[in-house]
Amino acid sequence: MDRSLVIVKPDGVQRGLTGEVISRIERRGYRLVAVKMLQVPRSLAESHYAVHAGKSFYDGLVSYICSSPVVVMVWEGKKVIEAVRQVVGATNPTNAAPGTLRGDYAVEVGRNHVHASDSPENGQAEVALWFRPEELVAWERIGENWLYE
Ligand code: DAT
Ligand code: MG
Repeated sequence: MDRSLVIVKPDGVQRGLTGEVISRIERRGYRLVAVKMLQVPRSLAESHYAVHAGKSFYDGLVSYICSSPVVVMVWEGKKVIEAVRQVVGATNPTNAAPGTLRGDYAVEVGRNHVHASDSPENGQAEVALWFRPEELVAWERIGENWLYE
């Protein structure tokens, strides 16, 4: 089963959007299997954004994710990566469609308030980076038989 790591970034938490992020993914039909709040240590931020190291926005990106607590979670389900990226919207909020989290609640790319894994492989790697295996809960949502044919 694919997994997506989703982070409500510092601006999302401060702006009171945590519930909205959870609600939209939950109502879509996905299963929350881990959630926690933390102040991100710089080493974790650097590992998470390692793919962007050396880019002009990297230092600002690492400072931003460490600037205030985040809520990080793991979502499971069929095609979860694609579906959650769709719920989140384009990286730059100016290009994000209305009805997406970034299209509805963000203005600038550097304050786009939510992260979501972009491939099944990165989803697995990001889950392993942010959570210990015992923090993930195996369960089934009642009614999943009405979501999957
Ligand atoms: P996404 O978060 O949609 O997966 P990404 O992985 O390409 O986007 O980049 C990670 C974050 O880095 C993104 O959420 C915001 C920031 N970022 C990306 N491109 C940027 C740019 N051109 N200028 C400033 N920040 C940028
Ligand atoms: Mg990304």
